[in-house]
Amino acid sequence: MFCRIIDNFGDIGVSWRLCQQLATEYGFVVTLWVDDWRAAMRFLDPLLGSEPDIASQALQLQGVCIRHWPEDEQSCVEAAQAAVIVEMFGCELPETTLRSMAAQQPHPCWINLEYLSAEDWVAELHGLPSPQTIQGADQTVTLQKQFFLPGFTDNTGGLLRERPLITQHQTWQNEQEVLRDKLNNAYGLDSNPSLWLSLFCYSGNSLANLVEALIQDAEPAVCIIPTGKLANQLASELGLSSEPAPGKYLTHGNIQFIVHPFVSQADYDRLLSICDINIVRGEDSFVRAQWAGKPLLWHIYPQDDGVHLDKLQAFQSLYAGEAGPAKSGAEAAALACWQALNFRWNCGDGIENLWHDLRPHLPALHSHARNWQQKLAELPDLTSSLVRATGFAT
Ligand code: TRH
Repeated sequence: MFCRIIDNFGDIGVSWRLCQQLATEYGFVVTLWVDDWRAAMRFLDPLLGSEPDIASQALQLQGVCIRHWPEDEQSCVEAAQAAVIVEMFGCELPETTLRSMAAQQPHPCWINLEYLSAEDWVAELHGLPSPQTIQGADQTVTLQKQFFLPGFTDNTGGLLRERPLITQHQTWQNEQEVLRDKLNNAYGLDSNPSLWLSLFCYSGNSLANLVEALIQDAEPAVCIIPTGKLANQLASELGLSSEPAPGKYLTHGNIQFIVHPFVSQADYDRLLSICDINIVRGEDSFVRAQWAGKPLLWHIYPQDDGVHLDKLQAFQSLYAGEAGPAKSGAEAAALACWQALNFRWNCGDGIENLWHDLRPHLPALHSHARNWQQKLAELPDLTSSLVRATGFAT
């Protein structure tokens, strides 16, 4: 599997989950090639247990071999000997790897796994072949690359869902009070808040609007935010001169902000599970919040040409079941409020009133989120669909 870490941790986050599932649930021998070794080590840091050896350029972790994808690209030649090559998010394979793939007999199965979208065209593109002409040493070879598109319906590639995930969430939620008490004690919170929320969005106007809305809220809440860029902006919104260290909390009005260290993906899943509402972003945290079966707000990755707003609308209308049967009054009202808030917030508009309106709808949104989780869980998961697409299903 080849992954370029373009920005943040979404690309490596999805790649790492998929590699782990292929190794642990299917017993495949998996090598993950990553271009930005330092960023990969920062992402994997919570799993390493010791300082990463940056010079090593290779690492065996939880059944997966992780290797640096070097600039010169010569050493990726051996990757072509794999039976299956997965190109994550159209990251374009090195020429040397392509030529070696063309020289293999039989040619490896070649998959381009794309970004997630709820738009209609996804089902049309998913599974289509894309013939690629490779100039070998003495002949031209055509390799078939196959499009694999994740999605929310059974005519797409589905979503990553490990076998024990839904049961794991049930267990966490059965223990929710105990897990919250542990956090409460670890951070020495003032009170037991009535609302727990996790906040992992992009910095900028939307965060400023949300912080404003949270501060004005009349009911006590705790908001868990990761250390780094976000916590820095939070500190400046609150008029503090420096970022609070991980493990600290800040009280402002009725809200207590906890600055959390960057945790492993499994620990992050547990956090999503025990919060009343999760504010997530990009691709992977967005999907994981849906598996938690709790209400969410989605901060979509912004694109310069604004196309992300079409993608946002497509998800919102699918999630709200606009094309399905009519909803009960309470659910319909909750979803209408959620759609308005989620969209306006992504546009960077003021949302104080909408946030305030949303709070009484949280029970209805919670039951909607549980139904959505169950509906998604009935679909084939991404990894099993991918394995089937490669022809290596047992
Ligand atoms: O980090 P993101 O914004 O990622 C992406 C990338 O920017 C990518 O280039 C872009 O194309 C894509 O969004 C749409 O958000 P995402 O996808 O949620 O990835 C964050 C990962 O970090 C995810 O795997 C969850 C993980 N995570 C932890 O493991 N521990 C933590 O404490 C937190 C807060 C997150």
